[in-house]
Amino acid sequence: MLIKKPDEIKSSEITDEKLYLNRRNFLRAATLVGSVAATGWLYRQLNVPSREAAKIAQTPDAKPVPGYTTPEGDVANTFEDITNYNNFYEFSTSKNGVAPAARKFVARPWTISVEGLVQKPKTFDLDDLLKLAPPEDRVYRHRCVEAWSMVIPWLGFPLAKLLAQVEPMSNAKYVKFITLYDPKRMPNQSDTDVLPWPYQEGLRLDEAMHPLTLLATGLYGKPLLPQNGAPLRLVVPWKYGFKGIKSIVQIILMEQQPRTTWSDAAPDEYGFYANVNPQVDHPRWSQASERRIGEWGKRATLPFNGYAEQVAQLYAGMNLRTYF
Ligand SMILES: Nc1nc2c(c(=O)[nH]1)N[C@H]1C(S)=C(S)[C@@H](COP(=O)(O)O)O[C@H]1N2
Ligand SMILES: [Mo]
Repeated sequence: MLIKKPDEIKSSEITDEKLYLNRRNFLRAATLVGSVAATGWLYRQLNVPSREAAKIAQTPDAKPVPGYTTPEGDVANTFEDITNYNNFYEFSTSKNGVAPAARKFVARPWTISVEGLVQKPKTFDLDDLLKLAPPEDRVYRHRCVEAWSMVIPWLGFPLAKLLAQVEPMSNAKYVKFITLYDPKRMPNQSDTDVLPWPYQEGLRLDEAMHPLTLLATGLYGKPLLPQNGAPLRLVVPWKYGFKGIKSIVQIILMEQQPRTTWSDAAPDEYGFYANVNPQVDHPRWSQASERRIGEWGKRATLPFNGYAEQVAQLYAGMNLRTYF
């Protein structure tokens, strides 16, 4: 086992999400490197960017291009940006450190078990699941709680399709999601100072069933690379990015609201609902505006990240300042 120097932490690279932690703990954090060199060939194949799509999005006078724009005309970020500016603390706490640290992560074979309050609990092999629910293109805005954003052309299928397979029981009210726990393959999981592992997230069942809620298996028409949460990650476009848990292995239907990693780690800063809301500031910074990666200046943050028309009714009668 090799102990590498801790990630160099440039002040420009410090993510606000991790500032809640004692900086010293980060400096102590060592990266354990597993060896999976034999399977590198697969990932060299997958690493070929979608040059054509990236080119379209980079055109200087970038006009909205059908297929790679949101319905409102936002142009997708480049493949380069989406696959090199990442949050995935299992691999690295530096945005541009994730891709190199995750390069050799092998996401096959892969199973996802769906259990808890369901009539038909089942463990799905990923490739069988893809046959059940063929992925479709969905271009969504992505808004990180750290006040940056992107537009990402996902490939995925509605989570509702998977839940229909297992038949939730009538007392199921919430859905919990769990990332793979395997410190040999996800080096920062050896260091419990980074976060309590495995990463866990949750949704209310009606949020999980909403047609906008995706399980993503790719982007720009290609299978997900490890840094984006291969082979399967959650995408909930009206919520802050940390709800979009990566590399999911287990889904549990529950009656009680599940505990989640970030709301456990810093309950005053990261809530369970985490709906994008420009009117509720983070305790340490404003959420009124955001920096779109690849753009100068800032743009206004939209309620529910621009998806209010589709989702606001899910929260009728709730005080969204309290349920942040
Ligand atoms: N397992 C896991 N999932 C995770 C994270 C993480 O550290 N671990 N980071 C979250 C955060 S904060 C964001 S903004 C998005 C980033 O997704 P992207 O790198 O594909 O853009 O993943 C989310 N899912
Ligand atoms: Mo995030």
